[in-house]
Amino acid sequence: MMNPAAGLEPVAALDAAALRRDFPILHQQINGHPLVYLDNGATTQKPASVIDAVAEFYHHDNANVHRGVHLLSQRASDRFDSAREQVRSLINAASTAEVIFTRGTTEAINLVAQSYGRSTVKSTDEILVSAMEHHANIVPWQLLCEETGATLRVAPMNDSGELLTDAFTELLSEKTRIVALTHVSNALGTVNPVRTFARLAHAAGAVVVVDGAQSVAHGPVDVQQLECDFFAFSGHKLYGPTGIGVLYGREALLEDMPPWQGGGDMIRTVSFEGSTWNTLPHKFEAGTPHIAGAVGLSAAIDYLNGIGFDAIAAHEQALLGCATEKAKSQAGMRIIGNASDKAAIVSFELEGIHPHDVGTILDSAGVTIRTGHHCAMPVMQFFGVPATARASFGLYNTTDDIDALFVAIDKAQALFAR
Ligand code: C6P
Repeated sequence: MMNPAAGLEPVAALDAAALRRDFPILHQQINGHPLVYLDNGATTQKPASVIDAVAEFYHHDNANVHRGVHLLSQRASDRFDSAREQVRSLINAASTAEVIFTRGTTEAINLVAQSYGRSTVKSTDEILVSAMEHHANIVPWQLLCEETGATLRVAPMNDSGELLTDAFTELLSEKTRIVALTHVSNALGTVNPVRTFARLAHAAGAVVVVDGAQSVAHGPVDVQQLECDFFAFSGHKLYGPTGIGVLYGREALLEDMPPWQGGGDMIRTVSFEGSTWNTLPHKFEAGTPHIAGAVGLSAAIDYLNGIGFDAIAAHEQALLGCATEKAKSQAGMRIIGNASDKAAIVSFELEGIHPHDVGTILDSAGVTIRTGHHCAMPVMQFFGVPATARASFGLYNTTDDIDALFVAIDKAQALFAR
């Protein structure tokens, strides 16, 4: 999925150096050095078109949605509705009824756990997650297990950071109610063959929840082709605003699920004797949504469509190849996560240097990476490390950024060699 360049269709090259001009934040000095932003896994920077769309919305169209007959409210509602259609098209959902706006990936997964999970999972059931999940795809299921008495199972991975298909299959049974799996690991970069696992899970009668936080900005995503039941992602990792995200769910499942939060917009009628629910997707969107966030997300999708997701994926794969080659020939550097299918995320450790020191020294050279457990503590436990340093790439990164990364790594190693 992440390497369309390997396919038959030629992919138009992406001019990252030119695209950088679209991102105002990139043109600044950090600690006296030009900013080299390699923390795209945490959040991506925003092109001016996204920033402008949000500002322009507040300048001209701001009103609450689906509530007023006045023109401003109609304009705001139109923009909100067209953002939903934009998301539908991005992930190829069958209908906008299947696109629910949330605060982000975390809230989207919690919605599934609390609505689908609480209404279907029994004490004898099992929920299967993988060993490489982000806490957002572990803890909501643990909370559900605590509430229902169900059991959490964990599908193991190998030392390269790849899930083991046989072990996964063995863990599936008629007890498995939900399989929750990341599309791309934020800590390792592994791209999981979601469709293969979804087919296995469906054969066992489970529904499949995919955490798409780290995949959706880095290549084409088609939820129908993935054959998943739910797919969650965050706008801020897709070059859009924070505070807006998406839960895709198959309409038949969403129809049967009870509301998660109650309030305005999610109801059809309310009386003190009882209430009835609005149609999809509104049933799951209680209260005033993040309208400006949806507008910004829509602008981000426009921007990315203008570049092309195949081109983005090919560019990032080239960066990954380059960074991996350099890392392999860098003495004292170990990559953590060597799956055969990887997104452009390089987690590493430098012998004898704590990852936090690596992060601090790199920052002093203007190179911004993430260090820590990446909200994936079980992954750190598996690899026997307290933390890793992680460089994660985006569409505006260049081989110059990789050179700067390795100059800074040399500097860190030289400092600690003294
Ligand atoms: N990972 C990282 O630096 P939210 O916070 O809801 O936008 O996304 C949560 C989340 C869920 N799943 C995966 C695979 C993720 O990578 C993330 C966020 C960031 O890796 C922050 S911990």
